[in-house]
Amino acid sequence: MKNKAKQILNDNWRDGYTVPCKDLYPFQWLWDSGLIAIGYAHYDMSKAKKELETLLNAQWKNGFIPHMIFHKKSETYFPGPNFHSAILHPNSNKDYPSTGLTQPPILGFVLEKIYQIANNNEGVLNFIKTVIDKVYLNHQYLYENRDLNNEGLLYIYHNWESGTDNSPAWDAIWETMNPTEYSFERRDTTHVNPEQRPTKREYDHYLYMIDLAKSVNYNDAKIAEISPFLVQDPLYNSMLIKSNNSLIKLYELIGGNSTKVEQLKKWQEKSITSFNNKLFNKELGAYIYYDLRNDKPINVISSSSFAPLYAGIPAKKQAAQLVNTLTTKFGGEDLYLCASFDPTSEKFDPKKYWRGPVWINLNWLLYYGLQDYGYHDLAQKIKSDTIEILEKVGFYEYFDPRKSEYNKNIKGYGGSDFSWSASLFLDLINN
Ligand code: 2M8
Repeated sequence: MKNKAKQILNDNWRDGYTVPCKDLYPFQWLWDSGLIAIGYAHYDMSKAKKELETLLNAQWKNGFIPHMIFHKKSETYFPGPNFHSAILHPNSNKDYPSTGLTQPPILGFVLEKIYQIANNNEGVLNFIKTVIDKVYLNHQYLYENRDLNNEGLLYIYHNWESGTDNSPAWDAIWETMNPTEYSFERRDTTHVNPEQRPTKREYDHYLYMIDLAKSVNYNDAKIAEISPFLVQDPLYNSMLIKSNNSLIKLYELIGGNSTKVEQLKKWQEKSITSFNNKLFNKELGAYIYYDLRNDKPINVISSSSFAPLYAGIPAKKQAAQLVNTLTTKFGGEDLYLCASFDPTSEKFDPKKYWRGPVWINLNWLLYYGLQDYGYHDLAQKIKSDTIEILEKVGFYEYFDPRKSEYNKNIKGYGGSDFSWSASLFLDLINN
């Protein structure tokens, strides 16, 4: 297993960065790249560094980091650089064609993580010194441009920014829109069974929102005025808060960065307070989403609802409520932890992408989050479930949470030889 995981990462390596999966995802993705670097750090630190360096080279002048970087042309993916046309933004990076969307800001904690994996190695700290300001600049950009009400909670303007692309959390937002029918050739469904991917109509919405952003040259303030999708997402904001925390620790270690540390602490306090006030739903015993455009909470539970554990956001009592929700709703006898959407909901679909299947990156976050809060048994269960699924079917992109299905000789879902499934496995088994 360990060798296979390394082989996948090495096969998906493209001279400076790693594709999430051959053909299906032939470019560099932001949060994939960060999570992949963690896997490399366990056996090839130079690749871990290079992966992050390449990603950060694509940063824009204003601190924005794009969600996809189109290093090379590829006909196996849609939509590509022409459709996205991020070049419309005056600050875009002309050397690196990219999207004008971003993804969960995980780089702060990735830097801390690779330092820990290297046993606090000085060489790694020296590397961190060369890139940490770029990550700080990214957080500054986000707080200055994505915090509409100045409450420390950032919005995303597109479901692709959440990372959890077709979550049922967005369904009610799609109902407020009626985009034109786009005519285009899907590429994803030539690699993956369409049953496991978003529908054509869902893609119409995704494309329409990019066209809207293009119509204002990806100007954040204007997007905030016109986008029908403007959401405070619990996963996205948890990743930011976790990364703030890592940046504080790393800057303190490096020394001499007191202004930045103070600023980070201010952001941090505001973000955590608002997060708990606004996004915790006591009745559901879980963190939820907030729809800023329509000014109302989105009261659904997904695996993102538990991500705040990883960022130290809940008080002990809230953590206990979260654990209760996790075990009662997601932890049935016949279910592997952790389904990506509430298995007791009628919207739960165990085969379809982010509407139910288990994802290794979310399991990985939950494993560490539960450990931090002292729920060692449950953390252990998530870890052994994760390893068991991977052993049964291999390093796929996502997995059926229903244990009974595995008696029918099923495979994993989505892409195979998937990079973050391999890299986070390497991290879990080394822990
Ligand atoms: C998936 O998203 C891309 C668009 O960004 C797609 O479906 O084409 C998501 O799972 C996302 O979280 C992930 O980063 C990306 C690459 O693995 O694939």
